[in-house]
Amino acid sequence: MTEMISGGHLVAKALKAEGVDVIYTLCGGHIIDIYDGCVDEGIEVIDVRHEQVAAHAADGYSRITGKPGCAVVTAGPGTTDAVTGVANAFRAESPMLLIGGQGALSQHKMGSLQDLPHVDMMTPITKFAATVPSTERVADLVSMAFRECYHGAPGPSFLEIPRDVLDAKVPLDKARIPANYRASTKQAGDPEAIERLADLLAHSEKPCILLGSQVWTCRATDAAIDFVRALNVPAYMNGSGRGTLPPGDPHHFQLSRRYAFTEADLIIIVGTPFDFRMGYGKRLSPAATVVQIDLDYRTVGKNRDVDLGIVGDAGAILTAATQAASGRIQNAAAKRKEWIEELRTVETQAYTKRLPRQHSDAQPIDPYRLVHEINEFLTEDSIYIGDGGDIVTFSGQVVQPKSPGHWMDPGPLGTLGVGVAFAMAAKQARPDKEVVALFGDGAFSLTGWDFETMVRFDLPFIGVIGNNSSMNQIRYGQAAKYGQDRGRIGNTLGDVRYDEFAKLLGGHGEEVRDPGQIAPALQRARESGKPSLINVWVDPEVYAPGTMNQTMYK
Ligand SMILES: Cc1ncc(C[n+]2csc(CCOP(=O)(O)OP(=O)(O)O)c2C)c(N)n1
Ligand SMILES: [Mg+2]
Repeated sequence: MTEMISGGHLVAKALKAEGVDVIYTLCGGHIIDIYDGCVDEGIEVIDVRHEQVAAHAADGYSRITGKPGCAVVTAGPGTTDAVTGVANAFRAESPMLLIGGQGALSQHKMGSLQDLPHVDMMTPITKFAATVPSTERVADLVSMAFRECYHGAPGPSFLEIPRDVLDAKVPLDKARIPANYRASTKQAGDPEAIERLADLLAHSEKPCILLGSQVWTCRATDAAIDFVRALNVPAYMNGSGRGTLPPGDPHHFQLSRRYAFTEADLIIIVGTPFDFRMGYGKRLSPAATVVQIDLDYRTVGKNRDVDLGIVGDAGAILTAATQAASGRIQNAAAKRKEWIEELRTVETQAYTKRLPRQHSDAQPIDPYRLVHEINEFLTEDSIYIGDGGDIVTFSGQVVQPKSPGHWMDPGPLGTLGVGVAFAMAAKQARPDKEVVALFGDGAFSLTGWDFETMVRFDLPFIGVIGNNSSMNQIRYGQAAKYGQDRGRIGNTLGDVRYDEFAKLLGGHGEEVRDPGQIAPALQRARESGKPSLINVWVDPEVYAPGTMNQTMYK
């Protein structure tokens, strides 16, 4: 007899073929056959409390593993709830697949339960969005969606699968189940452009390089380290590129970035767009020669002219540039010693100036002290996640991940609420790692119920709430514009005991008011072996410099 297979089981087979070993989901009648398929294929099903979390977790999973993450949500509100997570992955160039349910094709446009135009909604925020038209094509379209995730800079794909398509059974030999369907999309960059870059490097006395998120996406860590060491180039890191070099490395710089961008004669930007985080390119000296390397041709030269653009894989290009430049660099390399010393002096001055704040004994706690304690606490195996406003802006200056791929922030969409989902994905994918997440109280409360999922799946992590009972980053701008009296509208939260919330859900919780108690509380959370929340009361009247300058809007 011919073996029959259902659409949901075909989804699971296609996920397995892609190497996906977990889906993040919130159940619905439209999608249950996928779960049944996952049981057969040995794919773990992590069921969350909100679909936004499922989508963020899929985003986080892909960042951590290098494999595409997958979230499965039901039709209508399940899919709309996931929109934010997909949008975040889109801006962050994170490859993931969202599978959404849909009413049966046989009820198309009849007003079926939870029917919405999902594909139309998802098209502008995905690289690929389609409906699966028949059961035979289910696995084929899943593989197509994965392939599309990796075109140029990666990003999310969306598939909706109508209920009758998912539930129907077809003969196994009639279904296309792709097994070998993806080629490497790694582009080595135009060899002529690499020769020009080698020339520029040979003549530069004051070069610097910014290693952006794509350095991690391309797993170009070793290539980047070889480049900066062989050619003696000071490096700055942002986004997921943080941690490419460990703190203390002679080529690791952070606090002198503005100075470097003003004084350098050659600035190499790798895998990060000239968006608001880069002042749209305006903060780079007009006199400097600017080179931009990116996976996406559309990013190169956008918002600011560049002298040389190279499209392709960060690792392949940096390796080729190192080889091409190594033979011809001797004269310039000697001069760079002075340049590196100059930057180190600026760096040390900035660090020393801030140190008293980082050691502050003030109560309520100075946010600088909190992020300083977290930085001291991190090990080489701690994955750090930032989810919040002002408090996370503080941490961006002080917290240094000790290893590559150990820093997670939402990315340029600036989405509050990624933290618990990223922690879930990170701990699930890398149980050998410790996960440390810093939340604003506002950010945590957006998706905090999924702390319960962390408990249910036994995914311990160390959560810290920088609690100022406010949406402080927004409050600052309001108070500055409308005065203190009117500055409290729409941004004030209760004095919530998140430590008690953690305990209520079966986790570990502690409250901290004394700055001297931060480190011991972190240590106890580590030892508890449970999902934990340390509720640290921070001073609501102090703000990070980035917030006070409102740089994100400039
Ligand atoms: C989903 C989402 N909603 C709203 C915002 C706008 N926003 C940016 S920072 C911020 C305040 C966040 O407050 P909290 O997490 O408590 O951090 P704090 O600034 O107080 O340290 C808000 C609401 C956003 N970035 N994302
Ligand atoms: Mg807050």
